Amino acid sequence: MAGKIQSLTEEERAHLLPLLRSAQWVEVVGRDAIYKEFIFKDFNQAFGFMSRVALQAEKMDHHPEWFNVYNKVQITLSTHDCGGLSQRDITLATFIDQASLI
Ligand code: H2B
Repeated sequence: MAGKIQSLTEEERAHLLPLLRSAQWVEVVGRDAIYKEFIFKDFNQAFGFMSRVALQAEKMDHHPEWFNVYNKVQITLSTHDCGGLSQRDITLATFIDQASLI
């Protein structure tokens, strides 16, 4: 059986959250989650990005909460299995930032 997913420790948060903030991820108020908004040229660019993220999310078995209107994609990351932020959110956030640059 796979081990339970652990929430980030205080030490990990102290290290990782400043890095995320510098990449325009923000902490969600009232919830242990991070959020970022992406703006693309048009819907085609936004949906291409979402397709890349979707394939990675399936590979990781870790899925974003997201909302898209035309060229805008708003993403919230949190780990339901631990009720908050885990290393999986950090890994997916890093992938998402890379995928937004293509
Ligand atoms: N995505 C996210 N963001 N958090 C989870 O805890 C999670 C997930 N769990 N995707 C996975 C799927 C789990 O529900 C399945 C059964 O593996």
